[in-house]
Amino acid sequence: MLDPLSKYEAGADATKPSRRASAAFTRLHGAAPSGVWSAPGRVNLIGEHTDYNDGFVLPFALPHRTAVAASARDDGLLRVATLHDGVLEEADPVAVADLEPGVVGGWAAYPAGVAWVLREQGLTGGADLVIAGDVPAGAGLSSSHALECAVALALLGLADRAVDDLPQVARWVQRAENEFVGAPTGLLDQTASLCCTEAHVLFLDVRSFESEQVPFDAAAHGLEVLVIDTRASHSHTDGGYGARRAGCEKAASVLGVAALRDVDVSGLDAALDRVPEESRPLVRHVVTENERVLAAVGLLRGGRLAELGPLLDASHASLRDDYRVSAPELDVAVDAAKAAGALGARMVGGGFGGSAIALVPVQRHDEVVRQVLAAFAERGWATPRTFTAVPSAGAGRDE
Ligand code: GAF
Repeated sequence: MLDPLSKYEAGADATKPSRRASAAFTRLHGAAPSGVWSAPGRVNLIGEHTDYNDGFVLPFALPHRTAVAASARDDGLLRVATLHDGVLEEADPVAVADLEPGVVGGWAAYPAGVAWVLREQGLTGGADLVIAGDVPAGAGLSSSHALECAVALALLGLADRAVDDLPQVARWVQRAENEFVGAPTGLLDQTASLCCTEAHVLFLDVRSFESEQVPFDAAAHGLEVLVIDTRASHSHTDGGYGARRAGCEKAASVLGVAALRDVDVSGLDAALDRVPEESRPLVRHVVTENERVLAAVGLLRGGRLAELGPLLDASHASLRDDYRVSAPELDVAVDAAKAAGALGARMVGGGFGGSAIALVPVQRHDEVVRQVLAAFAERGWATPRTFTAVPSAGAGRDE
């Protein structure tokens, strides 16, 4: 279903990211790549800011992907180029042996960070990488993790390393993001990109890494998950995200538990009495959000997808009022979608900007989009971009 301005519809560009990456690689290097790997962006149906509290998440992979065409080099250099609107931009080559946090900045830090982590696994040879993708950047849909996951699979593939432990790959990618890029993020996004499967949401217990692929077919219920990219930019390196994470860790330590996951909802009031006042909203969000994930999984297992709306609404309210990571654009998108007939809506990802999702009866799609766009136009804000998200395949080798 195409919306006005929905350049973000996956595949809107007639050529798939993997084909584009491969063709650009051949143009740049004069030979075809040894292989092409790709990884998707994600939305999280529910379970926000629970991952670094050892809790539960419920993401699915988007059809939008980042592809990496790659060949090994024998001089230990990492040469990375990225394709933007048909233009190839090359980063300065860097020796894998010289990679350290701070040495590479900008977009090239993401692939370099992955090479830095994998160097410890004995992957010291160089590589030529050419990147192309259609995951909206800066939209809270995990474009950075799609890139990092695709690069990880490419470097492992070039070294003929079996990739049979995806949670381990997710941890390597997390280290690249935390220690090299400098974003203190959890494990939601990488795991979603690597482990999600078509037509399912991934119910993940981040502590044990036990997971369940839960069937998710909104269309069968006459519904869709509408993604609204508010185009309000966000970043997880500028302190707000890290402050929430540190606040949760402090509260867990006051409560004498390993993580806020260990606070049972039945003991929430008692726990709130024991933590400093400023920690209470954080604790309340994490504990109730974990409960909402479990409730959502229960509904999905029972075929009651159409009843998810109130959980999405409660999640948004909690992120807005307790966790305080929403933004005016996200609140307006959520409210306008609801007023136009969405069954529920919430911000997704880390927040402070980025995207919201709405569970929309298919016949209300046009009206929801119209009212969201009108609400933004009224305020003189940039026009949001919308698309219908269908649970898609996780990362893998394409060519
Ligand atoms: C961002 C982070 F990268 C994730 O780890 C997660 O914490 C999310 O925000 C909030 O749920 O996407």
